[in-house]
Amino acid sequence: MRTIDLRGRELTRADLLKLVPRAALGAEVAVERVRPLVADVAERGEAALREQARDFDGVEGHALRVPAEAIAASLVDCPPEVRGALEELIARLRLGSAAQVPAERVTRFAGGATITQRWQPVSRVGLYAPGGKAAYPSSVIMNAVSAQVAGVPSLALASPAQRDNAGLPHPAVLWAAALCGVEEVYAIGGAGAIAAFAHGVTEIGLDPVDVVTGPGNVFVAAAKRVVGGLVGIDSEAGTTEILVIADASAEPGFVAADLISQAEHDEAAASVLVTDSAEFAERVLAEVELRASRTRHAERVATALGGPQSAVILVDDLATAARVSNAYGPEHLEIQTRDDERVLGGITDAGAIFVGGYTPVSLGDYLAGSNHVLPTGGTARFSAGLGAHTFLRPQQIISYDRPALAEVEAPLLALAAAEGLPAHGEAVSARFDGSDAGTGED
Ligand code: HSO
Ligand code: ZN
Repeated sequence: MRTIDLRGRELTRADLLKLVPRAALGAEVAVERVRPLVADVAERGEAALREQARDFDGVEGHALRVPAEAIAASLVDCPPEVRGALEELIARLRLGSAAQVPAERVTRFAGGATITQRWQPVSRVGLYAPGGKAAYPSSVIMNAVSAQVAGVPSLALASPAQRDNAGLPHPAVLWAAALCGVEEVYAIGGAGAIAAFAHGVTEIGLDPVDVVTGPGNVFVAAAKRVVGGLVGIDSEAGTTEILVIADASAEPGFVAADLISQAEHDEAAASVLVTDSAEFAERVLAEVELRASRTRHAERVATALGGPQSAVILVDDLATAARVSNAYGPEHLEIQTRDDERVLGGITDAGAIFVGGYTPVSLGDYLAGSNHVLPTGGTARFSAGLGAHTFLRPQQIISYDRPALAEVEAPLLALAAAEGLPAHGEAVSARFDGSDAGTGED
């Protein structure tokens, strides 16, 4: 890992972003490639999906709708300790996600006027789950449980048909579906799956959805861009990032292990340490060296940590560390210092914040009860991670009675006149024609 010494230097956010560059998402180059695939599914439905499965997944003649028995039967091959862990994850996530459903609030104005803000779930959601090496049951659960906690009544899941699983999706995806109680599962992959969700496929009984979420490769991301607007989509998942703010009171081995844990995901993953202690930085680097060579994905980790996107940044103090972190807007932020609360007070921009030496990011990846689908690439500066709120819309319900409407008749007429829209005013006056507006009597 390279070291960037910012001590004694004042840098702008633009300067900081140049210091630790991020990998580009790359979905825009795939948009033109997937557009005809999406259009073909919209037009020809099942026939197009079968052709795409043959061409891209090498699978033919399989059931596009996964039979309910196959979902349940998949659990036979789930090791008991994994099943127990997935159940624990589901239980904790359900509890943690409940806080993401805001309570209904009523605002009252004079007379009998109320504005009620309620949070209404969308009616139907399509969840995508990649196959192959990236078939993470934990990610399927993060998506499915969020939608369920939001109260979404209809949930469909799609994941590519696997040649080595008899044309069914990856077993780990089916375990997650079975344990979450998702019964509508399709063996459809890539851009075709996103198109199927957005447009529906009558031949296989797949109704169009309102929102599509879930991770995927650049083609999946590009397909979401194509259908975005027709349906709601979640934000594009970039490569994983971790930024650790630590001082000399932290445990170097803990910090090193955490930097390595996220580097394990991808050669382009970013691991950044920001510290006010050069000596501590040396100790972390020594630990990284030791542990990185021993880990299973040593090569991938070495590439990620050795890349320009990873660094140790030396700063004068922890207040500056917080400012550096805010400028970067990491997906995951860890704080391990003498005064974590104080540092936390200076943080404004991060996808999720892990406080203290015993709260590693990998806890949040699996079992903290928080969601691991988080904004990457600096988008934490303006957006949030996935949660129950992703599937909810605030709706205002407006209810005025006669006296309450009478209260605002005069100013409303003034506004309607000022905007040259007298019929707007007349719609109010019509309710009081020939009567005394102020009495409230009918
Ligand atoms: N750290 C990843 C999520 C994940 N980790 C899934 C393990 N499985 C992105 O936040
Ligand atoms: Zn992870």
